[in-house]
Amino acid sequence: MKRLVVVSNRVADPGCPASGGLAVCILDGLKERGGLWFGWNGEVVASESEIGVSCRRDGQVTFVTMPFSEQDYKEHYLGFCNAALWPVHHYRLDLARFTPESCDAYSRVNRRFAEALAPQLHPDDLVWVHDYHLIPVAAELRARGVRNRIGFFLHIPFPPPDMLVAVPEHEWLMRAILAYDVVGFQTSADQANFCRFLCEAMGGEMLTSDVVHVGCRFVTASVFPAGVCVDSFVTMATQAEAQRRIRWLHRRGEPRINIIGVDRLDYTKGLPDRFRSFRRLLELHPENCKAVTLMQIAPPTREEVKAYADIRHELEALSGEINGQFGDFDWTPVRYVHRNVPRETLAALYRGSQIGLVTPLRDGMNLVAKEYIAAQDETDPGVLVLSRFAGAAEDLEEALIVNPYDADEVAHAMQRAISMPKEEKIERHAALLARVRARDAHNWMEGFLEALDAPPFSWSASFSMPAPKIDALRPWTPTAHSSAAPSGRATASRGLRSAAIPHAPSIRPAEIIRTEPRA
Ligand code: ADQ
Repeated sequence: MKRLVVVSNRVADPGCPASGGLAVCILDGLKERGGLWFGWNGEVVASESEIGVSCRRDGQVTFVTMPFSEQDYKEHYLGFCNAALWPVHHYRLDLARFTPESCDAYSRVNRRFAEALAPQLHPDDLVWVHDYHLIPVAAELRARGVRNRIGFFLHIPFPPPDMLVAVPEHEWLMRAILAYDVVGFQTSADQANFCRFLCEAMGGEMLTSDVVHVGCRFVTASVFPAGVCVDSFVTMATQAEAQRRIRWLHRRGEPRINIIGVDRLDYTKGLPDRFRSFRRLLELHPENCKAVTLMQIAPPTREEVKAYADIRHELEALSGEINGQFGDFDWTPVRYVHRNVPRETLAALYRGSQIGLVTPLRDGMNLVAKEYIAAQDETDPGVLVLSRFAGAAEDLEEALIVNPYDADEVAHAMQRAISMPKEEKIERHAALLARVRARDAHNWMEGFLEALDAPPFSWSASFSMPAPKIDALRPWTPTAHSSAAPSGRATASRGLRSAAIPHAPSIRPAEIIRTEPRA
């Protein structure tokens, strides 16, 4: 088995219980194969000169980490990653902020990561890069002679082409992404958006349903929906401590119905709209007063970015308003918990809640929806109310699917969940649990690594016509960012067609003759 090298913005701490389910799954995979996890250690040092690489071994796994400088943290992490790419990828162009400094910092951090990582790689390693913070890492590694198979998984949505062009440096980013062999997405909609950009703006051509050819590169672009470790949620939700918490949730005198929401406090998660929907439920169905409570757990995140501070204030004001308008001495309609909660507690709260309310305005996947399903009692399950704009909705069709922008629709769905017959709940839950199991965290990881470890795309195995004269394995040479960024900035408002890459592809789409797709 080939050694696995994982590259991500944050490296999970094996001793930290707050690490998410996916991180735990990746760590298990690394332990099984032996491997290396490379990334930011979460620390910030005063200046670049203080940045050093630390190496730590734990059994079969080596952790190689670096801090950010204060400037990197501000301009790369809070800036380009979370004030530019994050909003654009979540269709929030209104919140996106672009500065040349932040893009330079993004380029600089990715270059520094590649410089530190390249000497650690063995020729046979499979390299798996995660998420939007690290798009140019592969191009930087290729520029340093790395010829390994390198894959990239995008945890967040991929926007339609006419939104992506709002990022002034989109051309540079899209050229950089071609340095990967496999690019993974959460949903088929994301994959389609990505391929559309490559084909419409960069002269690419789909050779099969998931192999796209652009210039001298063949890139596999496939869907690998992220999942959760179902069994660990079942275990956590059924242990004695969980039962104690559930009894506490339903102690005498407390409301019968608990609605739970669990999200980082992020504007993409639709929390103010969710609170307004809950208010609408109480207005439209006053019989729910004193019978239903919304418990929203929303730990702080990226608070230094203004949009995140704004959402916090909005939410605090809304929960205060609703509690003031409807609450009584013996009933608090909205319980809002603004902190991290141990995963065992979350599992118990999911199981003790009759409705899981997952209503993001846009989300790559949303693992909370899957965790909620995994934690339910199969003989008396709760109902999942799920936004149609969560990636999870592409698969979890037995949930009550809602438009999170429509408060009345979400309120009706909550009311439907409240009055749903037990048989229907059991039937829906069984179907959902089967789907969550079929696409759990283990399958997600295995599926991606299988694609990454597959032989590179072969023209002769796929087509009966002779291949055009190109060297698909020729290392991809990134254009110096210093020259790409200004040209990208200049084309930003000129529409999609004008975003074609400056270096024309070596084969024109018409020259590619398709026969049968690859088996
Ligand atoms: P996130 O945006 O972080 O992840 P999500 O998929 O909901 O979103 O995962 C959040 C995780 O954090 C869940 O495992 C949840 O249990 C945990 N969590 C949330 N609130 C918590 C709290 N108060 N205390 C403890 N744990 C808490 C990104 C993308 C998603 C994609 C994932 C995985 O934005 O769309 O599903 O990556 O690919």
